[in-house]
Amino acid sequence: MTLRMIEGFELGAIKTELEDKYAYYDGSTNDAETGRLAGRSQDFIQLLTNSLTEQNEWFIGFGIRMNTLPSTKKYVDIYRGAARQCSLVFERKGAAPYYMTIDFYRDRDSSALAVGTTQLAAATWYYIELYVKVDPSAGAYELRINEIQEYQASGINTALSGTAGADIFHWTGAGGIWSQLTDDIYILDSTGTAPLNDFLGDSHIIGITISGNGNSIEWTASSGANYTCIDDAWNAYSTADYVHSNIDNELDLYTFNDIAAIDVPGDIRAVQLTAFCALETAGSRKFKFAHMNEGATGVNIIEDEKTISGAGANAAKGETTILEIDPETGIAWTLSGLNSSQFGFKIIPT
Ligand SMILES: [Ca+2]
Ligand SMILES: [Ca+2]
Ligand SMILES: [Ca+2]
Repeated sequence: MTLRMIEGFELGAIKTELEDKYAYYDGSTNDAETGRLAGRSQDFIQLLTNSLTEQNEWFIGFGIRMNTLPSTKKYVDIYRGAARQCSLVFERKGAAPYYMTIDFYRDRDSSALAVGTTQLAAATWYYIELYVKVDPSAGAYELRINEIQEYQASGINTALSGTAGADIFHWTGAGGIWSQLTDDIYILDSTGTAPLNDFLGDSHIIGITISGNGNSIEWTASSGANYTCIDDAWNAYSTADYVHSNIDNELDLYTFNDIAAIDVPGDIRAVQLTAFCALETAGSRKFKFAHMNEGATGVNIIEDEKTISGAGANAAKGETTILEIDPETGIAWTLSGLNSSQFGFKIIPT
């Protein structure tokens, strides 16, 4: 495990769906704003991740564009379970015209461990990256803004609770959240191999939509073609049409629209699959995501088993898996490998 979460607000990007993906989500209710580089971003976000499994060292990156510079603070809080460990704090400074700095705190109700010097302006996108080692004596942090180091320190206490480790991240604010667009979030633990164990640098998340039925269609559509039931637009999540199966090993694969080379100027670090799932009646069912390259014959089953236990559309949960390598080649994704990929899901016997 290295890359633990990505969110670009490109698909499944309305409040209802984001609530199904995260421990807590709030934000601009049914809308998404223009994205940082293209596509969409989200305004007014409050996003509490699920537990990403406790580790001491983390890298997080995200784009932010503050529409206004209010006196209330914005936080990115880092938790070990329910215990807050340390925080990035966006704080208004100066006199009109104001600016913001990004400061690092162990206890954001006390004094800062590091105060930023870069003056962040309103209505401007910045790409923020934080490395943090959460430890009561061997802790460390480094903040980068647009890939430039803002500050760093090591051999310090970054664990407010007194115990090392963190697993939960919370974008939030004091005194009510204020208008700021957020986009292109990544969260990376430090357990993997290069390049996925270090700052990724300015990163962009692209949404890829389903274009048709793939090489295997075994699940049952609620109506029409399978793919038309689950190719919901970013803002048109519909539980009225869906695909369903209660038969072990049934596999659906779907084709996806290609990405143009001009939209991928850098390396593809990972592909995240997302499926919104629920049971039609109470019980429990398991599935795994699946992959197939159109030039190959075999189906690659992703060993990240998912268990669905909530019944009814209201219990839908956004399940994700992150593929850092192309399951067909066993090496980093290429654009042609991605464009010729089909993805889907398979029922796993319980
Ligand atoms: Ca985006
Ligand atoms: Ca649907
Ligand atoms: Ca394709």
